[in-house]
Amino acid sequence: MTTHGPADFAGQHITVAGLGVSGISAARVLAGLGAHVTVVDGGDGDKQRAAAAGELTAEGISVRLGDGDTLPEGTELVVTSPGWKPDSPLFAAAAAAGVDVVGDVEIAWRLRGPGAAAWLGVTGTNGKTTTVRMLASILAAEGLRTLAVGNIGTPIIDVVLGQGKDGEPPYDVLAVELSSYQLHWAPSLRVHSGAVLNLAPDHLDWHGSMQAYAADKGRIYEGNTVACVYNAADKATEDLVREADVEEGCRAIGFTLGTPGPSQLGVVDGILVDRAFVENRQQQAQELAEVSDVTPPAPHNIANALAAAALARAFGVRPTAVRDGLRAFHPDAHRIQHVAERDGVTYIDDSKATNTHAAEASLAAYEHIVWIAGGLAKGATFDELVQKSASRLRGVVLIGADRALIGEALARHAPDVPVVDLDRTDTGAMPEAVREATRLARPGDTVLLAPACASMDMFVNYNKRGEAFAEAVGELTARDH
Ligand code: UMA
Repeated sequence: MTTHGPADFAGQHITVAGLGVSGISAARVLAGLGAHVTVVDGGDGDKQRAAAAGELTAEGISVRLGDGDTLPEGTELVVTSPGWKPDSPLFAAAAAAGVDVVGDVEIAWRLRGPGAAAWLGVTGTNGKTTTVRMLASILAAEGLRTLAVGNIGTPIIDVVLGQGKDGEPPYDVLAVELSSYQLHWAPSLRVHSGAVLNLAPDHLDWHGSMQAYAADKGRIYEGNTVACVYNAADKATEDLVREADVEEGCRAIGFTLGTPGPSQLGVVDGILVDRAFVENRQQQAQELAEVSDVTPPAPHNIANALAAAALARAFGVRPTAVRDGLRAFHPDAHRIQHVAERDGVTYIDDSKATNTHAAEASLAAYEHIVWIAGGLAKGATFDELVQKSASRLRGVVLIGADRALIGEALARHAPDVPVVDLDRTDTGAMPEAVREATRLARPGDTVLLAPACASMDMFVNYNKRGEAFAEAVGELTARDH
């Protein structure tokens, strides 16, 4: 399909798949451009009904709930929400009818006008949200008009069209968080510079295989013009750069927690340094910031900061703005967040650890841990995580739908670690989990919520899961110790 520019959507019959955050935004924008839009959603619950009863119908958008499989007659283009799997029946119907399927990010990309803001893209299994927020903070410190958008929660399609409207000056550059799903559905996306932070098994139920997941992540490098930023400690990310088809002159830029080689950013004696965007990179390095300018200064977060710095430097940002932006940045809640200390036991909320890779990073950060884990596994296996962390575990409390998978890995690799298996998913489950974890903990230990799983079996999202944890910690009484 060759549709480019706002005018080309006028009069088209477009089916939007999904009545969530991105579907609603895509439907509105496309209807605003004169397309005939039908939104379909397989769900027919309160959430979808409330969304459908909103302003969509008033804006001339048709909504069909309870059937996400049948292609509406006359559809010329399907615009899908990221969560829809490639093998969804709707897409098979579209293929049979010769109708293209693209995502909301692809539409946003096609809608960029001449002189539109550049996109700096961030993907990876973990650290994406933190890194785009750090990047936006650095760009803002440089005095650029910018926003963190995409998978982070602000649909990029809103921003692309909104820029410059109502007398607002246009954005200079966007810090875009891109999930593997979004990259999969955005075939013509070509960001200025992109970063893959790390690559570990996640969302395998969606992609079908690790190879397919990696290939979709690697799409972020396609057509980069200035820099492909990779993690020197994660060879798979470097391999993706090698396989990418980039613009002439685009460079591979590594980041490392060690001393950087030429064309890398790294750390020397507690200082973040740039040996990539300097005059004489064989001999020289430019100081950017101190490790203590990064909050929290945990190793995985320093890596995030280096990746954000690399993208900013690729865009021409000055070293002092990197430092000022990092200093101004404060991390999200529920990401290795200190909740409380009670009777010598520290309670840490890492509800954001929704996969094994993220959980591994937080389990590596503490010496003696009572681990609260479980939820929706999304096709993951837990043997490696348990093997790596077994020596640190004082005990484990398992919650959620797929807890047996973790239980089995513990039985195989850490048979002596006491495990409490909580067979309940009601609102009282988290308080009970916290009480059980407290009973297992000794003074000096850390009770760590790092579920290695998604939260949706028990909670609306990981924020709610983290809040439930903090509340439960607040409710602990002396008797629980
Ligand atoms: N639906 C169907 N059939 C399906 C799948 C979904 O009918 O087969 C319907 C659901 O009933 C629901 C709607 O589609 O009403 C949801 O669509 P969606 O799952 O794509 O979610 P959105 O609300 O549009 O949010 C999406 C991203 N969600 C996913 O990728 C799963 C959000 O990322 C993103 O913030 C938002 O677009 C704006 O860009 C969330 C996420 O979990 C945070 N991302 C994953 C991650 O970070 O690991 C990739």
